[in-house]
Amino acid sequence: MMLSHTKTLTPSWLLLLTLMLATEFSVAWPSNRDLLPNGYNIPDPCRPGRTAQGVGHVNADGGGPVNDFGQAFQDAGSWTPSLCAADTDGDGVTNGAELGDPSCTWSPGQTPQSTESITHPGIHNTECNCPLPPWLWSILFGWTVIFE
Ligand SMILES: [Ca+2]
Repeated sequence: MMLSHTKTLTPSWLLLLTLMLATEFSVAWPSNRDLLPNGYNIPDPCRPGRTAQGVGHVNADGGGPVNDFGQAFQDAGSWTPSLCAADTDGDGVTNGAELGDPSCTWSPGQTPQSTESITHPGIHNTECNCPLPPWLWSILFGWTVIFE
């Protein structure tokens, strides 16, 4: 009778533990967005109407290889004056100006100097290298914006 109450790591417990850990890791990454001005308000130029979930990644949904901005962010470790003043996508607009912090004074928790006309610091503003032209994405997948 005592043995029936003993818990062991059966495959179902291992599956549950794995799912719990996977959930923990999947919700941990968005915290980087808290470390950027307008981190939750950065439009995805390749998918009109949607925001970039992983602004530092090649994949706009996050995960996988990082883009030039993501690499610079990793190197800096946080939003620093030099990261703010840099132009990681080479479009002539500083990261700070793209993210609404043109004077590079923002720190986490503050409202950025500007919350309008935010652009992606990892994708060139006029020469986007999108998997699909944005107009074609809108026609094919624009309806998915309602899920954001
Ligand atoms: Ca730029």
